[in-house]
Amino acid sequence: MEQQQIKTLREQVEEALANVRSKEELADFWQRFLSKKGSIPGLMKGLGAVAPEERPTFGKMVNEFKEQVSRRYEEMAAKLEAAELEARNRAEAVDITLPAVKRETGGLHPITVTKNQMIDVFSGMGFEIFEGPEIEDDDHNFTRLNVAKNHPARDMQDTFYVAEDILLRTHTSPGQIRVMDNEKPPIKVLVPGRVFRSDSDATHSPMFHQMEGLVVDKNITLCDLQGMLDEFCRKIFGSEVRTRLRPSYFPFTEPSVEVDVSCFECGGKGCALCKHTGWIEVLGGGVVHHKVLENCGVDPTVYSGFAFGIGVERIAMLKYGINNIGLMYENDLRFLKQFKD
Ligand code: 2U9
Repeated sequence: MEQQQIKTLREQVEEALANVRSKEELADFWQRFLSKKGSIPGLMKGLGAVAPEERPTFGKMVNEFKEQVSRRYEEMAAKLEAAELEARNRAEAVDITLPAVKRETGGLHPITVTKNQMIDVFSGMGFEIFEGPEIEDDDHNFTRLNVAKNHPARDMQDTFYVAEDILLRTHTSPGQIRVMDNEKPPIKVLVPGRVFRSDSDATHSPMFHQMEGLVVDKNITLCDLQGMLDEFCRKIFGSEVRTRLRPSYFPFTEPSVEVDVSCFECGGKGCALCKHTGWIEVLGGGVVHHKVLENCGVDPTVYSGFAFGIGVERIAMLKYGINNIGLMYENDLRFLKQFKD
């Protein structure tokens, strides 16, 4: 009778264990069979009904049975633990053969690349960099640069006025005026920055970037300008290019020159880029007008200087073969991605 009880319970244990799928279900199993109120310790409650001589045997059987079931419980707990660990490992596994996720990175704008290259060349020659304000007064932008009151450059069509006598600088030259106001010669300064002119077509934009240089010292001549710009052009366009100066006019320089570089595309034979002339105009310059030096408190009988101006967009367009200035301000990624190195 007692053995029958254990046998029935053993079958129940096996059936219940076979259905255990999780730790929660195993906890229920423990509760049902092994806890103080569970069925196996419960067998002992019937000890009173057992004949006294059979009690020790019965008690031993119950204890053995309990131990067996406890072992089965432990085995099942270990099995579930291992299964859980394996499932977690599988879920967290990293496939090292998968290709890495490609991160999109930005690149520098062609104007920035060109500007940096130009600054590198000039700083290598000993120029200091100075940046002036974009909003200027008529005095710094025009008057002290020898641009007369009735000069066409002051026309409302060319200049953006902010208020009377206050304007968006039309060139970075007022920056050089500020340098001369604050420093005594020798001066060797490069002024890069944005400038503004009421002008717009395929090669002109109302906002563009300039880089102007000014050197003031004793015995500075046009030859110094020529030698320095020749070196600049070879650094920017290639060591094989030559330069030539053509006479020009600017109110702030006398004599004034325009600088051409031999065509780096055809070597000077003539092609579409140089419009079959063999030469490409790249920048302007000249010997600083004595009136400009006087306007800045520099004695023109002791000192002389040269100055030059370069359009950054123009250099970028030539270097990269860009035919419309507007492309550089649209921020179209199809255009910009071509300059990523
Ligand atoms: C001072 C004295 C003289 C600056 C100069 C040029 C010639 C020139 C153009 C190049 C292309 C403007 O960006 S552009 O359209 N500039 O040709 N600039 S001489 O002369 C100065 C500047 C400051 C005190």
